[in-house]
Amino acid sequence: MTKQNQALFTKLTPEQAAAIEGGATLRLDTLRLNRAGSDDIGGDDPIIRLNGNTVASFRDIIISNNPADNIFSIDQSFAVGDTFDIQILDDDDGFSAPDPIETRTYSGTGTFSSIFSNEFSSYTLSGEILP
Ligand SMILES: [Ca+2]
Ligand SMILES: [Ca+2]
Repeated sequence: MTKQNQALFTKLTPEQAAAIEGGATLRLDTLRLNRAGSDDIGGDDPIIRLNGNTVASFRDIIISNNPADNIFSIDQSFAVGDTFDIQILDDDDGFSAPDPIETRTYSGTGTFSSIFSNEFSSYTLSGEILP
């Protein structure tokens, strides 16, 4: 990772991020588990990557009958460019490379609630892009 990239991915408060000229602030609020099937044994281990850098991860999560238990808090803000990619993968503890679930490209501003899914797992990522 270059020094420039490290600077881009430093965690910021929303106020700090808003003070940076150009680009935008990405706030990631929650990850909702809709379907967990990426592993034969145990729950999913989702990783969220922002432009290739891991920004959040969860271990061994399984679907619950209580809808509230399927929503996981992220609650972090990041400085981003005008366009950026978010990818969700399932981590496999180093036994094999993480399994990609889906990648989405974002631009513009506003709230979003995006489904990331493949044939095994499905997630809804919610947040906001602030100018
Ligand atoms: Ca897996
Ligand atoms: Ca896994």
